[in-house]
Amino acid sequence: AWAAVPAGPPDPILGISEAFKADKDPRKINLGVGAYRDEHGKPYILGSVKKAEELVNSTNPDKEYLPITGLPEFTRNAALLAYGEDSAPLKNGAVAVTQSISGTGALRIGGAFLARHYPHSKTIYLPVPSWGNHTPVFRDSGLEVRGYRYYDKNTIGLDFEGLKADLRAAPEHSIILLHACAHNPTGVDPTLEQWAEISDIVKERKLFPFFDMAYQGFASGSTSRDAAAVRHFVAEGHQIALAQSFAKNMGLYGERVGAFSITTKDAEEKARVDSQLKIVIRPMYSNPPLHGARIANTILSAPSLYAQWEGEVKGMADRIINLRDEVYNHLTHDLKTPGEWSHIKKQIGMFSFTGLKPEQTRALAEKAHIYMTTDGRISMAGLNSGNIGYFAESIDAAVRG
Ligand code: PLP
Ligand code: TYF
Repeated sequence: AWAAVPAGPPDPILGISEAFKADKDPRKINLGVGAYRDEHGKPYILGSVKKAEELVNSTNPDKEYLPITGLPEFTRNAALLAYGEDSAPLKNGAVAVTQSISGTGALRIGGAFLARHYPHSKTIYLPVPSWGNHTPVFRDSGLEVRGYRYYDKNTIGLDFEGLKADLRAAPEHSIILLHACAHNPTGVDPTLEQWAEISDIVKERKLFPFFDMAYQGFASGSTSRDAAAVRHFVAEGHQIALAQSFAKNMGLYGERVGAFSITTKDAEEKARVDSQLKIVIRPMYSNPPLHGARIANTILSAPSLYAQWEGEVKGMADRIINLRDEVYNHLTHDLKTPGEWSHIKKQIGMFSFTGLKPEQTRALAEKAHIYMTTDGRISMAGLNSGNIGYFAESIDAAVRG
């Protein structure tokens, strides 16, 4: 039956981990996939997560099905974390929210809901470039995917003029996807002033903003600062859709903890949207997994665990920020590597867009056993005091050719 099924390409990011595993060189470094590593290069289970898991297990919880939209305490707390205590739609009971299979599942629920119920448009605009999975998620949700200018390879920064021109040129009511913070793959974020201008254009052009917030807390170390763009849009009266992930900020990657929410006019409209979210979700996977949501909710609802978690998120963010300084200092001061490297310090979040060319990234894999995506993106957390010197020397060699 499958004789005509063509072999598909591997995931360009997850495929790198396979190549890394197969490499036997002891100096090898994996800077491909965006998963946090501690200073010893090991996956990191947060202390707050361990404690929360013990608390959950100590109550001998059952394994019954969750409701279709998940654990109600968790979704309430997740929305509170994103929108903040002063959020008008939250206070008015006007935020429809559902648990999701992490951030990817939230994007997919949102895409499917908009494709079915958003009356004005079936087109979503993504920044160029964007996370590689955005296009297939939204295309498979039934939306048409287009791009708006975002990254300027000459400045290795934001193409703000291009971004504004493209949003102004988009048909009224188009859906636009915005990375709430820590843009993946570039690490380039708008400033707060630029976010305010983007909000004005979105209003003028009656665009529908869909925020992807996969890194709340991970960018600056503060969950409220990283939610500033989302909160500004809501305070400006925009109705938004929001995908949240707890993969990075709680290190719950494989537990698949996330939430999708959409702000509505009032509680009555919210109830109707809720009912349709259930109808979208039921035939996809019926109801979401329990365990991770219980862990996340325990952290979000216990003040002492919450405080510990905030410290641990800040610890991860700070380690990455320090690594940026160290890479910059190695290249610029120690090695006098040709080129300008300050973008590595300025960029935000898990990733740095190095500006390395595809042939240089390939040479780094083949000759130095250093793995990154061919667009030159590195996951900063793969670096540590044990490998950063070797990393910088290898970049230096690759740049000098
Ligand atoms: N959106 C962005 C921008 C991401 O970088 C990621 C990956 O981490 C996700 C969404 C979704 O990840 P997950 O499904 O693991 O929460
Ligand atoms: O961009 C990354 O590396 C993370 C992790 O299909 C990831 O977002 C990568 C690819 C993928 C799922 C998650």
